[in-house]
Amino acid sequence: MAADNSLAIHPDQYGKKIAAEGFTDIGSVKAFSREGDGAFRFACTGGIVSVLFYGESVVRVTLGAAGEEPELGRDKHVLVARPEAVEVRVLERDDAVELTTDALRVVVRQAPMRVAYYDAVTGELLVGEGGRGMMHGASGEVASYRAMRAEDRFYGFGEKAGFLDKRGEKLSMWNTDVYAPHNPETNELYVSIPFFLTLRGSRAFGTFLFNTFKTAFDLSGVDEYRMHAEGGQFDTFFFAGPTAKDVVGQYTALTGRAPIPPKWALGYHQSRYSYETDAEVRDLVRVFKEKNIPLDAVYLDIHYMHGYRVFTFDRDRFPDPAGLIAELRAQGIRVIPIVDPGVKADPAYSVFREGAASGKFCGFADGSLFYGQVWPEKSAFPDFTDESAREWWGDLHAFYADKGIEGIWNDMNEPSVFNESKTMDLDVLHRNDGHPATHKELHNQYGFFMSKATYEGMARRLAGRRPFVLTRAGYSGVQRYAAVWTGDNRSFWEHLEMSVPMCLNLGLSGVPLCGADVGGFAHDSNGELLARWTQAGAFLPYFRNHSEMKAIRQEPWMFGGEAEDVARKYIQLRYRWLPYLYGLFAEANRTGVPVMRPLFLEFPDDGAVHGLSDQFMLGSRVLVAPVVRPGVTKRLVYLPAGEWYNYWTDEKIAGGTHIVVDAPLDTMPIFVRAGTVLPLATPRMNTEQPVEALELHVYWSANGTAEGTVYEDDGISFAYGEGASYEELVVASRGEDGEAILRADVVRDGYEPKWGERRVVAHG
Ligand code: MIG
Repeated sequence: MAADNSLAIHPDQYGKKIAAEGFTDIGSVKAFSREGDGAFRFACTGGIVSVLFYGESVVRVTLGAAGEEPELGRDKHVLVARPEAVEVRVLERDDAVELTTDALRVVVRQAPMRVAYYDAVTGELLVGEGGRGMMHGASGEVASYRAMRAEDRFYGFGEKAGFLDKRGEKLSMWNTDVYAPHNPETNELYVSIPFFLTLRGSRAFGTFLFNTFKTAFDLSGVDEYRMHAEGGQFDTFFFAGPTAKDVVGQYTALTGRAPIPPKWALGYHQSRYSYETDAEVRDLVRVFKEKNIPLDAVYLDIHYMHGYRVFTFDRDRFPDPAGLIAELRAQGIRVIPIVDPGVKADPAYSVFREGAASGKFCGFADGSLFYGQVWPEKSAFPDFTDESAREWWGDLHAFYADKGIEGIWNDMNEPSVFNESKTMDLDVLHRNDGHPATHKELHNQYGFFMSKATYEGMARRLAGRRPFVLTRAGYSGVQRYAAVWTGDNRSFWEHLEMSVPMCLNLGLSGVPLCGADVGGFAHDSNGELLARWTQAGAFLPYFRNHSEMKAIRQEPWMFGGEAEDVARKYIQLRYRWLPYLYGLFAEANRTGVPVMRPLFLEFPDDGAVHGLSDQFMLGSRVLVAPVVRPGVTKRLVYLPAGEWYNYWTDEKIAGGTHIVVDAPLDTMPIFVRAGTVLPLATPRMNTEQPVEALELHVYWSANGTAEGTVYEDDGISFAYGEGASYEELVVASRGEDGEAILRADVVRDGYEPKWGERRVVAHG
């Protein structure tokens, strides 16, 4: 057992050299050729490397070690883009081969074989391998080292604890159920996205280690970093940028972009482990109404089931689920049940019987099933890596969809198992669509495949309505199917603080719809913390309050007084801001650029923002600075160059500087960039209610202009994908008498917005 006292430091071992790694270097290039499929092939003494361009700015470099050919054929359901025919100029020098597109130059040095990436326009070296390059180990690991410069910063890496910039950290990717702790050094959480973005000044480029085994990134060195995978091929994509937005766009073009969520998924959601009976749920909804607090969804955690059997309702606790759901739905509120992967190994239970009889569960090479202990005790686990199991599981969701359910919450899908290893045995052999592979290889994809099965099954049943899936575990590409919440945080101020950089990095990693349990899941919340957390949560992409059984209740009114007023105010504000927020999801769907953005995405030239973890941009026009410490009534905010309006006071402030701003408990500092037309809605109690009026808030620039985008669609169907959406660019100018003159340039008119009327509100 690892010592958890001072002995852990092992003074006797300190300073000892780490044993030689036992890796074989890629060696030297022996032959170079261009293949029929457009790939360039480098046969080296230590392996075969393929270089394949996916476009001018995206290249894939794949090492097949120990005699294997590079494996380029399988997309693993992660890649949605194919290589594009792009003109590559080939220059064979004595010591290297240069492959150049209009944007990117890959230089492959021959002896030893080392790969370097250059900006083809400026000639600048972006990143290269140095003394050490790609290598493979005797037991199947693969790794590579790359040089890094003093000024390089690193972002992305999916769901990671800690602050925004990951330089100096050692990160590892292995989907893990971590009830506690979520500390800066807890680097294995529920989601694995081995993608990152390097920022050097305002120049950005990206890397995706397309490997589903456990992967690791060591950024703790001084001038080189290491990427490592426990098996498989060393398969990487390089994204040339040049801006950070370009990199995210290139990565999401490759792994897919999130669909626009149903609008109700962006409302306020209330959860608890658990609302245990239908009476409790009704009561909850009643209090929301009485208290005039908007609400779009209520979650049913594991107690709704009969003995934790998925696809059942407990008959005593929920005698008439369809009736309850219809009743709530008539009030504009939806119900989202939890669905875990573990299926109770009970031969009298039809889901287990069917699955077992038709080979849908995970098992071993000898044909026996894998069983693990989870809430239903001994359980079998669907083999989501296989199409037939995904279809079967997806179809089972008719059980929910036919009762009026449109959203599913997938938990425990790392998968989490109550045993020593916390998960499935690594030698489980997944069917994997005809390419059998071990759990060791596919572990990180299990939650991804479960989300895919759930989303697609619900979509089949919902007849054109958008499903909403919330998942705890995932892998690159999960954004196409699900929202991600950051799992079991605690009612700690530190976790409120951390939720911002965590979600920023998830957004950069392709997942725009993410959030943390508002109020904190475990531990006891309190009025001040809940008030501050609800403020921040209202401006995070996904907004759900959730807490566990042992914790004090934390519905918005639980602490009464000012805390309740603040929670109400910000939940109401969320609904006011939905037109702007929804437009950002439409933008994310088109471009991959996240809804919630680190400041460097918008102000790349301003070095002062590159490390900022405690304030963020909502889209390109709004800056949010949550308060994340108790007893604080003022906060320091950095405003980038330009003019800003304090959203609360309309005070105009010159940026390019730090300011101290008032932030009493009912005020979370929000700033709007001068020159903005911000679309807000009149208040409502849920997204089903009509919007009385669309308000166009004009925040003048110094020269008396402003603009903004208004986006709308039906909020519920997929018709937006076939052109049924509305978008306009609103351009405001100030007339001679100071009046506002607004012009709307309609960009898309495939949908007619249902706003009652429009109002213009001029600020300043
Ligand atoms: O305790 O379903 O992260 O949100 O409430 C482990 C019960 C199982 C973990 C989830 C949490 C959920 C809880 N689940």
